[in-house]
Amino acid sequence: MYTQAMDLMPKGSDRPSTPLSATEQQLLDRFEARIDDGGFIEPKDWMPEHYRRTLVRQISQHAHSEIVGMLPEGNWITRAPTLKRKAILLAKVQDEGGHGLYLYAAAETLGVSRDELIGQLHAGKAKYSSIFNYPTLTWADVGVIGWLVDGAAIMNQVPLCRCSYAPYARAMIRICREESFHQRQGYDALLVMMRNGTPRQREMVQDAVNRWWWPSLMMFGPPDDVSSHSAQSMRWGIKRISNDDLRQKFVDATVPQAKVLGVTLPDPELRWNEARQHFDFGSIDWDEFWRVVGGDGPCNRERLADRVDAWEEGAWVREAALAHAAKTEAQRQAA
Ligand code: BYC
Repeated sequence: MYTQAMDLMPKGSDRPSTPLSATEQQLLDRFEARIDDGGFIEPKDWMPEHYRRTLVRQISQHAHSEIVGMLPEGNWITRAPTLKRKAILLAKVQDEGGHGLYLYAAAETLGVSRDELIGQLHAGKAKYSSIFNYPTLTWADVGVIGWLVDGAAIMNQVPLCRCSYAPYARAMIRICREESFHQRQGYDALLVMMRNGTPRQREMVQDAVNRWWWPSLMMFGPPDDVSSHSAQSMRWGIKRISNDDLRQKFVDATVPQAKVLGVTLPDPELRWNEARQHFDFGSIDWDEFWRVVGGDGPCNRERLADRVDAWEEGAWVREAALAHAAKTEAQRQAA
C-alpha cells in the first residue's frame, strides 16, 4: 500500500549499488534534505528501502516488546496485594497492549501486515526486548519493573517522539505519557513498602532491585562501538541519542531516586565523577545480554510459548469480531 515505487538501496547498505537515474537522485536528495532540516517523513513520501526496512525492524521489535512485556506483570494481576494495586496493574497491562496496537499500526504504514509481524514473533524469528526474559518472583518485582524498566523505557522513548518517521513519532507521544504514569506507580508501590513495610518487605524490594538493575541497563542495547545500526539510524533521525548516552542519562537520573527510596544499587563501582559530571558505573555482562537476546535467557521459551497460547486461545475472539463486522456490513447494505 504505502511502499516505495523504487528500491534504491540494496540490503544492508544505505548507498545504492548501481548509479542512480536523475529522477532517483532527485528523490534521494529531497529525502535527505528533509531529514537534514529536521523534517518528518510521512507514509506516502518517497523513502530509501533501507530506511523503510530499518523502521519496520525497530517498530516491530518495539511492538513485540510491548505485548511480551504484558506477560511478566500479568502474572501478578491475580496476586496483587490490594484491590487498588490490582486495578492499577490491570490498567497498566492493558496500556501495554494498547502500545503494541499503536506500534503495529505504525509498522503497517510501511507496507507490512500485522499478521506477518506476529507470525515472525511466534516463529521465534523476531526480537523483542531482552528485559522481558527475566522472571517476576515477588510482588516487589512489579514495583521495580515500573520504576526501573519503565524508567529506562521512557529514557529511550522520549527521543523517539522526534523520530523522523512521523507515524512512529506520533505513536510515541501517547506512549510516553502513559509510560511516565507507569514509572510513577512503580516508584510509589516501592516507596510504600520501603517506608511503611516490614523488614521482610524491605528485603524483598532490595532483592528485586538487585536482580533487575543490570538487565535494565542492558535494555539500551549494546555499547555504541558494537551497535550495528546506530550510526545509520542516527544519521536518518530515527534514533536521536546513542545507546551509551541514554544509558548514562538513566544511571544519572536513577541514583538519586534509589537514595530517596532507601535501596542500594548492586554496583560497587557506582560513584559520582566530578570531572565528567556523571556517575561512573561497573561493566555490564554483555555475554549475558547476547545469550538472552539469542533466545537462551531464563524465560525466553516460556514467554514465547505463552504468547503462542494466547494467540491460539484468542482465535475465537478474532473470528467472532470478523463475523460480527461482516454481519453488520451486510445489514447496512440491505437497509
Ligand atoms: N533486547 O544496533 P543496535 C518497553 C538488538 S518496551 C533485545 O544497537 P538498534 C516496555 C537490536 O535489535 C522496550 N535486542 O540496534 C514494554 C539489533 O538486532 P537486529 C523496547 C536488542 O535498533 C512493556 C542488535 O541488538 N523498546 O519499554 O539501533 C512494559 C544490535 O543493536 C536489545 C524499544 O523497542 C535489547 N535490549 O538499537 C514496560 C524502543 N538492544 O535487529 C516497558 C525502540 C539491542 O540487528 N527501539 N538489541 O537483529 C530502540 O530504541 C532500539 O531498537 C534499541 C536498539 C535501542 C533497543
